[in-house]
Amino acid sequence: MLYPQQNLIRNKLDLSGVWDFQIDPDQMGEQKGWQNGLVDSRPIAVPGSWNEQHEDLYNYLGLAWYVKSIYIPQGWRGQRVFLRVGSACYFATVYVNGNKIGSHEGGHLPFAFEITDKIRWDTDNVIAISVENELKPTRVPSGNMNTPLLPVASFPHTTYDFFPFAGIHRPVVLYSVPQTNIDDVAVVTGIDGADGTLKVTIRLNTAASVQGSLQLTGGDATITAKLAFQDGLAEAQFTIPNAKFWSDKTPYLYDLTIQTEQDHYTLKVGIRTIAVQDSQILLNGKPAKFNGFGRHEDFIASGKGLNLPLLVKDYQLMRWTGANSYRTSHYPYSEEEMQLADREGFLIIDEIPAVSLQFEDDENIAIRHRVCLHQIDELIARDKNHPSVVMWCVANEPMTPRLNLSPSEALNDPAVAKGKDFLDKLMHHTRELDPTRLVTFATLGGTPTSWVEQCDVVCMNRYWGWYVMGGELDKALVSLEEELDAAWETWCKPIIMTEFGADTLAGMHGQPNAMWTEEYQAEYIRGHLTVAACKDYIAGMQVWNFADFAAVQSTMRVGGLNMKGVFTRIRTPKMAAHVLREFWIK
Ligand code: GCB
Repeated sequence: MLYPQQNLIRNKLDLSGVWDFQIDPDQMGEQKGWQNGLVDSRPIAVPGSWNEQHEDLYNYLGLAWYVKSIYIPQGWRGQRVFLRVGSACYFATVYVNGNKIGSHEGGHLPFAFEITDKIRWDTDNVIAISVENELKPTRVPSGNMNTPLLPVASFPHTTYDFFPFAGIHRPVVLYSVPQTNIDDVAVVTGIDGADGTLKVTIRLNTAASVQGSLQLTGGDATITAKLAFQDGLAEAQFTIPNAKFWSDKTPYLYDLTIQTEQDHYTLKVGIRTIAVQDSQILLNGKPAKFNGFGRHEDFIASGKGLNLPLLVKDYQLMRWTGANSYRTSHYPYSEEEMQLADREGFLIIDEIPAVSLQFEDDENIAIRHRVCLHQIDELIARDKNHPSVVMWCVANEPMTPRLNLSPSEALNDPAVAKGKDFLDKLMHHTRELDPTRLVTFATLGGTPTSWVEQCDVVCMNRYWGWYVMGGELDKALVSLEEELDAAWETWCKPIIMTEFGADTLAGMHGQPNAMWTEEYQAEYIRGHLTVAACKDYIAGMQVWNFADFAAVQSTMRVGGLNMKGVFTRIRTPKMAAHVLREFWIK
């Protein structure tokens, strides 16, 4: 799926701004004609979660309506016009001038509908989008399960701790393309000595047989190639002599321009390879370390809404710590984030929203599986051309009720068998769609070994010294080391610690240190990084979390916040952030 762009041929109109908004708890809006305009609206910012914009909406997760009137420029006449939503959590339906156009299930990924034949050119157009974010066992991520994960009460009833922010989280744009348009571009890069290789596949929206051309510029090169579309498809393959490779240290990007008889599209391309060899992850054939974070899209007032100044600031802060990577825990981040990762040189583990999958409620497993496969399709369609994206992550902490099973117990446990089948199929599907990247999922302690077999890299979320042996750091670090060594002996694959962290109330201090103090978090992180530094098989350490974030309410989350950030929610550093600099800047 191509990111919309404005150029000499294509048009783009960003509808970000203040929209009319009304909640619809009884789901009567459509019957009452709200798709044509709201009767009792209040203002809401798009993009942005609704929860923190109005006090009474904090815990509202039902149906709500967004409406905006817009003019479409006459100059777009004759082109195909689409309405595209960057992300709406969780289920959205789009209406144009009262006509229902289509629906989309699942947050964090874009969707677009053609609206050409519903447009009014001589007056304004009413765009209405209904969004609903109920927590259900049939959704991914799931909520309101009959099998609560934690012994402590939490609200709302998610299967994860981040707050289930709702609404239109990324820009709504209108864009136009010519009648015969470039529908998709897929780029695969390679390295051959000092040269780069590039294979580009371009698909049109029709089976047209037209002519086109392609141009790659950057470095010392301008490479051009002719394109002959047959049945709407064209392919070009070429070598870039003495190429400049993309890496976290030198994130070099080329410009790839595709021109057809009618259309024009430009794409940033980074030439790089990613592979695993023994204990190492190789970027462009050389060992790479993934230092960084698990994160969240989260901020005061905007919730999970795209917040561009925050995005730029977060990259600057991550760089300040010396980080070069992060995981998009626990859902795909905005396209603007991925573009920045390409430009700034970050190594991304790109995750679908499959948090805390469970495998006991037989009636729902197949539905969730279908949703996950679809999320993988949509994620790869969206992110396949980003050089920063080097690994797909198909789940975070899938779980069985019984962890730490012996091999024979695991063999006979039905939930283990179902989980293995579920995860193997997701990883298989991912590899089929994209054989050029690594595939993994993030494990929690006690995860059945049979589930991990298909992972290219073993990703471990562990809380030695926090949830386990909290307050006993010395003992916890011994157990951490034992577990890491055992994991390496079992798998002989590179290991990334994709989570380790300690909740910390900024400004709380203690000597001797105790859990929740800044000193404890600093020592906890120093201890983990020191253990990891002696292990060649550790390919990365990603602290949980970059910043404090909004969580569901529970006895474990003071003030409804997860406080494992090395920065606070408003991005002031805790002592631990300075420890990261000590390790990572050198
Ligand atoms: C985890 C989860 C993450 C939580 C974290 C915590 O294992 O993957 O989503 O936020 O623990 O802080 O409890």
